[in-house]
Amino acid sequence: MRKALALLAALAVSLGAMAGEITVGFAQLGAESMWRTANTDSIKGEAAKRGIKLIFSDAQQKQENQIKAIQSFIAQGVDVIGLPPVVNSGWEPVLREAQEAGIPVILADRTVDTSDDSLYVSFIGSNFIEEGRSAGKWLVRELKAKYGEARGEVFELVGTVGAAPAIDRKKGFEEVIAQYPGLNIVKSQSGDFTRAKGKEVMEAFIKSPEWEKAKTKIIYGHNDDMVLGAIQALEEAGVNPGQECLIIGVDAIADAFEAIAQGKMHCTVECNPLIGPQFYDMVEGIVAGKEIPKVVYSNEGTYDYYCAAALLPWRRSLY
Ligand code: GZL
Repeated sequence: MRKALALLAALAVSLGAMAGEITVGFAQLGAESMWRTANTDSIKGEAAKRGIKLIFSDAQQKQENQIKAIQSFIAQGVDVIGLPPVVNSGWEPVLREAQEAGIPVILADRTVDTSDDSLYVSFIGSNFIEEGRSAGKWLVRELKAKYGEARGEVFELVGTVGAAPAIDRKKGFEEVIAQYPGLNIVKSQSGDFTRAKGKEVMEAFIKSPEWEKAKTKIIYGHNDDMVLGAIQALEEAGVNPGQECLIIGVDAIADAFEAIAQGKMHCTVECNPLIGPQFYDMVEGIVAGKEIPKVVYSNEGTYDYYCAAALLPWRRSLY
């Protein structure tokens, strides 16, 4: 039965191709955050707008599910595969299967660790190291403005272990704060990019001796969803997040703008999820045989308490 279905699916793709229709297989990693939901909406919405046939799968943040999805796309003979790899290692075998089947792969959002970059056509997404640097630079400016010097104790909510945004947002942030001996990460733990786990990790941080000893409590989250979970934990512990802490997230989701407008958070660094148009420009370019750049970065900014309240309606309108 499964074989028959796979054959039927492959036939449908071939008939579509004969009619000039492009078919894309997109192995989405999950639905773990507001950012991811917006990213999925952009990938699905833009395909519909362009009349591109999209075969979409959700891996629930499991690499083995993404690998199975890619193998299914290969069996169906899609024209292009889109992959936001949940972690950056373990991809070479399945990327080689796609290469041998002559199906180009676009890394959409996150990158992979590989010595052979012929295994993918291009990476389209954000410069995560730059995002970490932006968070660090904003923090240093804010501490100097408040206290005359950059000092404090950072409680870090790390993204999914092994994921490129988690590794690189940490790297960029540490690169900036390394220049200030009085500014250090004193606790660091993964909240897997979700609100629920971000809350759990913050509950543990609050009970730690480091929290007791901290003079300037700084919370740096690799995404806003974990930060919003942490804010819930702080409030449940009787801590006033906006008054007693300095809180920075990444993604710039509308809920973070709202938390900043309410005085519960201070800054969020943008990471643009709406890469659908750029992604399908790349797909159409590949099908048309055009030269494709190896890396395409999204444009991004940083938003803090000076502007978030005024920009909230605009941000809500985006996603
Ligand atoms: C970043 C993306 C990250 C977001 C998180 O491009 O991979 O994954 O920052 C999401 O919100 O879970």
